[in-house]
Amino acid sequence: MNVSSKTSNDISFEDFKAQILQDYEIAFISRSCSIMGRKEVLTGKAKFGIFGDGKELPQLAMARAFKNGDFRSGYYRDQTFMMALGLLKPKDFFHGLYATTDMEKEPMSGGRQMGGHFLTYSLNPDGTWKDLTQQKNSSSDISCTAGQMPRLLGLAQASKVYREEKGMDSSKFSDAGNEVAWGTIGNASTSEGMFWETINAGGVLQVPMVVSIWDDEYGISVHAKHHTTKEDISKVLSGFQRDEEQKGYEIFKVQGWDYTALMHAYENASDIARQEHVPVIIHVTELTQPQGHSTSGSHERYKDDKRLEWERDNDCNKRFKEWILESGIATTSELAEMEKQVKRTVREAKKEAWSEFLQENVAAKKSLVQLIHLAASKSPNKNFLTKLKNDLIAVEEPILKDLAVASRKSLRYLLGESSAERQALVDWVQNFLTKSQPDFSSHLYSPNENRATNISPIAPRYDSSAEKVDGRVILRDNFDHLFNKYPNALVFGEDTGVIGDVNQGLEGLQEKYGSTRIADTGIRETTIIGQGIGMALRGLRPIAEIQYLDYIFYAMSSLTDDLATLLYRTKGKQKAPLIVRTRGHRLEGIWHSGSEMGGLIHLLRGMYILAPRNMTQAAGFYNTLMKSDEPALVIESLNGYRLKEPKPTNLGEFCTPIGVVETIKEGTDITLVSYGSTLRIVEQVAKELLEVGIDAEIIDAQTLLPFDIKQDVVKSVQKTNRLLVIDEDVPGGCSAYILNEIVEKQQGYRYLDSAPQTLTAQAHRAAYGTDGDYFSKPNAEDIFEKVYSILHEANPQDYPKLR
Ligand SMILES: Cc1ncc(C[n+]2csc(CCOP(=O)(O)OP(=O)(O)O)c2C)c(N)n1
Ligand SMILES: [Mg+2]
Repeated sequence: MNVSSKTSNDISFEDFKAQILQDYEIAFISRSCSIMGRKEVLTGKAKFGIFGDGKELPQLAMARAFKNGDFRSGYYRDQTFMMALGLLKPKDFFHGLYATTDMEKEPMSGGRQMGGHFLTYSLNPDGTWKDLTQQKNSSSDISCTAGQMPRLLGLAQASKVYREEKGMDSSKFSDAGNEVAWGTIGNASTSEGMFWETINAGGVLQVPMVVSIWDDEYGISVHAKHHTTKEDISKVLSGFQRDEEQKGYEIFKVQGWDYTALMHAYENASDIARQEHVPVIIHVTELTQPQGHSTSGSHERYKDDKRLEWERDNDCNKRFKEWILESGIATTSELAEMEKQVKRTVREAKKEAWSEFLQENVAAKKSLVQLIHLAASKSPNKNFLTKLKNDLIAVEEPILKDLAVASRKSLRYLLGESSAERQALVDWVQNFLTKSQPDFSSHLYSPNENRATNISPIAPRYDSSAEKVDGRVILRDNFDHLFNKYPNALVFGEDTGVIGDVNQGLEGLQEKYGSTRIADTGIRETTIIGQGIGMALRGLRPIAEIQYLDYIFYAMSSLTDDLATLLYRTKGKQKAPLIVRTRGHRLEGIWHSGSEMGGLIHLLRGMYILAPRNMTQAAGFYNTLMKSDEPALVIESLNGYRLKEPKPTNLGEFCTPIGVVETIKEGTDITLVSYGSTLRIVEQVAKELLEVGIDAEIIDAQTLLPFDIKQDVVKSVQKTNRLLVIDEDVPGGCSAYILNEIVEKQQGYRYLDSAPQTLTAQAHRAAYGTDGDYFSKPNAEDIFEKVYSILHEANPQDYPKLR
């Protein structure tokens, strides 16, 4: 639907006038920030700038439609929106550019993110939820184009779930599902698969999301003709338009310089999404980039004169101003006065931010200069130290790096000296680093009491007559307890609902808990994770199921870029306690026997990665994770669902500890560390090794991230003096990581009498069939021979050559 200009008739003309002038002021503040911000980068005070100039007007309309409890999931152009809601002041904006680490001053990330990445605080300082219904919310931005889309789906779906499921605790999250999730995306980014996957899923799920496409015809230097079929995204999307017969989207197209049309479109979109739970797309056309894409380049290089002229004429702020003057809402001199005031205020804010950014560093520089001076006065290396000192004095606007480099280098010139002055410098460096490092490295994981690694273990209990059941039955009955115990818990994925997952670990639970809480989804791994992230951000406890581990890579960007970085990039201001459930390790063929743990543990720092050896351990991990509030990936053993395990009596209660290894078998001759399906083979081989007089100790790593936080493995190595890590990842994958943990971090090298080794799968994916498995993954004979060869090398007398 093309939206035409129409004056809102809900408010009086005087109020409308006041609103317009207020909006113009914000647009002008935002523009002034962009213009001055660019200069800050070009003069070297800030490293990079990406601004919202040319996109001010639609954001003002979006802000007017945005209500308490609503969520934004957007991208780097939305500064005007944040300013209109009072969530970003010019001074904050400049602190963001300078990367001030103090979150009080740079509220968007404490300097961790580039400017242009916004958020609001969902959490209290102790990590508990704020009342999100009483504030306007923005999920934390990421730089990856369209990366905001999958999470948008979940943010919107939360409203639907809260509206439909009466038993949930929605007190801090929803008022009967009346919240809209507002997405923003650039026109070029709609080329990404994530955009299309989200749009399709949003139409299927009918969730209250409003997706605004800021269309400036370009994606950096690349014109729309290379991005979008027919160069018109709403035209291409028109098949999603709902009609009398079929559900779908409401689609609006509106010009980005047309204030009243924008207001009208956003008011409408808000009502439709909020009341009817129908998703809406607003294609905002004819936007511009007055300063080009970012500070990295100039758009004069790729836009012709005609386009540049058109952009100047159609700059939304300019046309807004012309309209205000034409309509007699204000006079030229009134606006000129306002503009003058705004420029002055923004300039002041910029100056203040810069001086606040420098303040502590300048003080620290002063004390450091003094300390180097004192140390130099007594040192034979006085000349070198004085040079260092003078170089530091010359740095008028010191950053932390200047201080770190000068102080640390100065110690090299004081080697071998034992003066109090040297000690004072050593202490200074130590304190400086201890204080500074957390500003850049805290909150990879939760520091709070209920962090996952702090949940006390509870052992499974068994009746004397405990029946042995299929592993999947333990999982299923444990999930039953969890859904009963946690009303905000829900699980969804491919084949998760009606049949209760492909291995029946959720069998019958949809009938019991309903199709919202135990749900089937389309085949779309990225947005399954997006649903999880978004719903977790709004107080639900989602379990997102990825049918097979091998398909998790489809969702890898949302996991690594969004979920795994969330706590870190928000410095603990937002959390998404999403549990990702999947199944992997050996079964059959290239795409059903993956165990790519090395890739996962490296890409998903910030999540827990758990590889339980059986379903009891797996169930215990779910129980632990539900007591905590951190994101995790649980990889169940594909070939373990039909293996018999004794059924515990305390289902839903027993907790497998996270970050703790388990000794499965004690032994004296060698420590074997493994996990998951391979562990069962290791256990079998250990029995065979006993027959040749080798008594192996077997340790189940269980938790790959983090690995063995109590450092128990090194105690085993101290006893056996030999170490072999066995897994079914590629050579140099997870086994190398475990080896590094034990040999370097736990200092296991001190106790080794034989070279520490790894035994892994082949470098290729697993071939199909029993023989394919045997020749691709480590088999019992491989393990036996590897262990034997280590003992043979150490003691050929007792262990003569095998082959
Ligand atoms: C996944 C990914 N690919 C590439 C980039 C680099 N990049 C940043 S912005 C951008 C262009 C985006 O254009 P558009 O979506 O139209 O937004 P605009 O900046 O024009 O508002 C590109 C290619 C990125 N950030 N993420
Ligand atoms: Mg663009």
